[in-house]
This record gives sequence, C-alpha cells and structure tokens, in this order.
Amino acid sequence: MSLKKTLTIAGSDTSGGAGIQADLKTFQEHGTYGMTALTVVVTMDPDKYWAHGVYSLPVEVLDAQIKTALSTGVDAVKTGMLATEEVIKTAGEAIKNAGTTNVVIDPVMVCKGEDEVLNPGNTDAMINYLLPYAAVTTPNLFEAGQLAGMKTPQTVEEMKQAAQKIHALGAKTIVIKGGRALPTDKALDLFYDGTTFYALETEKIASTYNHGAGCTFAASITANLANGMTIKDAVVEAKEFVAAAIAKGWALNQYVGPVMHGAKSRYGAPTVTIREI
Ligand code: PXL
Repeated sequence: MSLKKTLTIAGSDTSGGAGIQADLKTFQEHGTYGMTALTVVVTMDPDKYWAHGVYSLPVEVLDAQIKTALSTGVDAVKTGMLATEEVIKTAGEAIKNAGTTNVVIDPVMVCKGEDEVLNPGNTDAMINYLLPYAAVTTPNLFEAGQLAGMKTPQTVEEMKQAAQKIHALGAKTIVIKGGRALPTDKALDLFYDGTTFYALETEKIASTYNHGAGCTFAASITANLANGMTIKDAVVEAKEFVAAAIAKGWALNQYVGPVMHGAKSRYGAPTVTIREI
C-alpha cells in the first residue's frame, strides 16, 4: 500500500502545538505520509515568561532537506514559518520544482502572543515568491491586511476587499481566518476563489487554548488536497478538523494551550456551515 505524500516547509515549535509538529500530527490524522523541511527552531524560555527564541537553520541545510523530500515525489506541499527573505525564495524554488499544484501557503508573520513581525521584508518576498503558486493561502486578519497592503480588516466587507487584492497577486483561493476575533455571531472564515465569496461558520468556541490552530488548519487543507479532495471540500473539512481541535484545546503549562490535533477522530467535530455571501 502506498500513502499520499505531504511535505511541510516550516519551523519547529519545540512545545509541540504549532509548526512542523502540528503539521505532522495533522498529516497523520488525515492518513497521509508527512515529510519535513525545517527552516527555524523556535524555543520558549520558562524563566522569561515563555519568551520565544528563533534560531534559523543555514539555507544550505534547508536546500538539502528539500532535495531529499522532492526526490521522493510529493502530492501536496505547505509552507509555514519562513524567517527570512532568502528562505522564502528558497521555498518558492522548491514549490516550483515540486511537481504538484497542491500548494498551501500559510503566510505566518508572527507567533500568537508575540507581536514582533519576524522580518518586515518577508511580506514582499511572500508576494513575489510564494503567492503566485498558492492553490490556497490562509492568512489571519493581520496577515491578510499586510499582504493586501491595507489596514487589518475588521469587517466582512474589508475581508472581501483584502481577499480580492490577494487573489490579484496570484493566489487561486484565499481563506481569511476571521476566527472569533470578528464582531460576528459565529466564528467566520471568508473563502474566495476569484468568483464567489463564501462564509464558513461554526459556533464560537470559548477556549483560549488555541495554540497551533493556524498551522493545523493549513496542514489539514494540504493533506486533503493530497488525498484528492476539491479545494472547497478540503477547506470545509479542515475547518471541522481545527474547530474540533480547538474545542479540546488544553493547558500544556501556565503559558501555552495547544489545540488537540487528534480531537476530530476521537470526539467528532462541530458543524461547519458554508453559504455564499
Ligand atoms: O503559530 C505560528 C507558528 C508557526 N510556526 C512555528 C511556531 C509558531 C508559533 O509559535 O512556533 C514554528
């Protein structure tokens, strides 16, 4: 028996909730075979209120990993934390050579809870080297504003404007994660395929234990595309998967609450509705 092969080009979250750890757990839950090309290692200092340290790997180490993974053939690829413009360019080259159009770009700019943008030049590099290859990109509200060159969207109308601008940059499908931050009744994500806007909704979940939610969502889409789903079905299932994971989020310690990546298969998922807006 052979498995569909999924590759993540992303950072290591040593605490295990986000980054490649989230991606691998999510790939596994979706029955795909996960491979990694590591860009940075993120550590957390227990003596400094869990302050993050970001240690980049040399680009030649990233290149060697990408060569390894691509030599096996991949069915889908995703990107996560890419700390520098050089790394973003290297990831873009890898995607060009990956032999698949199942490409998911999660345009990670900051870690949750940390407000410093990784590197201001990264946004332009993502626009130039990654977005043109994206079958799906999954910005949060802040990232959507940065990519679209506008202020952070605060309404569904502003999300629609941002999605149109990001579509014009070459991404085929844009999913802007409004999540529970928007002043809407439901947790709303906006899906735009260049033609139609859809609202993907779940009931808002009260939990603040949502570390790794973005990575888990993008990794679910990636695995679903590898498994042959349409983009829309892939995104809807990913929203179910991550809503289930957030609902069962838990406290790893006093500082961080990761999602439970394996929640959907064990406990079932909240209902996701999709409607044109
Ligand atoms: O959630 C964004 C993210 C992505 N990748 C890595 C991270 C984080 C946040 O902590 O550590 C490696």
